[in-house]
Amino acid sequence: MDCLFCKIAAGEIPSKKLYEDDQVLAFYDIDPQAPVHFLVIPKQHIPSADALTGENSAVVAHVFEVVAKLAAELGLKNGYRVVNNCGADGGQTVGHLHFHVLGGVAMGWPPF
Ligand code: D5M
Repeated sequence: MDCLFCKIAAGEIPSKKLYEDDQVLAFYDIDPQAPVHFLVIPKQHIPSADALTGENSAVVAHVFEVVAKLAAELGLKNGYRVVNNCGADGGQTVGHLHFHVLGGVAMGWPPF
């Protein structure tokens, strides 16, 4: 399958890896939008949040456990933002489910 994040998960394309286990991989975003910006992806190919079902959604809970662990390790004591861009209107550019974790600065809301 020609999927950028599958290739990163398989180690075929290098990444600045933060964490890995049998289910997920976390690595720094190549185009950071905050002082700390990393991505957490399931290793299994799930195209987007829209493709989550009862069969494959358990990994999302694990993603959030890993987010909390890494945020603590990276010292994001004041909080952070977790973003999932879903589909074209959501701004998704890579067709493999991923969660952005942004921190190190106070962010506003709404985001646009
Ligand atoms: O976000 C896709 C994100 O993926 C975007 O912030 C850039 C990032 N990206 C793209 N290629 C790479 C590589 N090779 N390493 C690390 N990060 C990467 P989206 O929500 O789909 O717009």
